[in-house]
Amino acid sequence: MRDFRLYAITGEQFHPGREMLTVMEEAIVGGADIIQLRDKKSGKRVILEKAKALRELTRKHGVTFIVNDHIDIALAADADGIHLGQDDLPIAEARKIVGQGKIIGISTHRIEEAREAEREGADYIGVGPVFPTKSKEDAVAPVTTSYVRQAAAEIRIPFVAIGGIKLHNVEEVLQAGATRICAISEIVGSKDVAGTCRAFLSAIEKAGWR
Ligand code: TZP
Ligand code: MG
Repeated sequence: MRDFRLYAITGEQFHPGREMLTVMEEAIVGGADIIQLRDKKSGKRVILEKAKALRELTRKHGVTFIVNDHIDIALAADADGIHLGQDDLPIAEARKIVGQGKIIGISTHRIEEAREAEREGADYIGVGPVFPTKSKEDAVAPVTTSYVRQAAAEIRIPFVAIGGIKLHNVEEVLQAGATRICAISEIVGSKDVAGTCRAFLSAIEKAGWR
């Protein structure tokens, strides 16, 4: 997969009164280079429409587009890939459906899950939640930066740190060895979405991303 630095996930509850597409375009303009559609509330038809619109937007800007949870919607909208949780289809089964040409990402909460994801052929993993988060209802207890450190030391596929990451604590996550950052609320809930993305990217660059 094309490498990335700043992973922005949709979270429409954080920007009432603003259009999701507008907010995500601001994130892209600010430098987010991978976008995920995450919608735990809507029905499939609504999610498909959002996915198609985000596909068009991300294609226009040349950034990667991932759909959370729904393999069928990812395929129907021609997303670049899907993001799975530990309770979703196993990677090997998902791979049979999407083929080699699509990205498969998976959330992990401990190093054993990361190793398994790597063995099974995931293209990237999420490492988190690093800090407490209100954005995920069924979030496990924070894994802290010690899991970030373990992933950085051992995992060879790309990993992205997620969960409660803000401009004020991102430094700590980068110091632990993360080179890719993911956020929902800090980005899409910001009054200055593009500026927040630029600030995340400058922190990532300062920490030494190449
Ligand atoms: N997976 C682990 S933490 C999380 C997800 C989807 C939520 C991240 O949201 P925020 O607002 O950046 O804490
Ligand atoms: Mg899921």
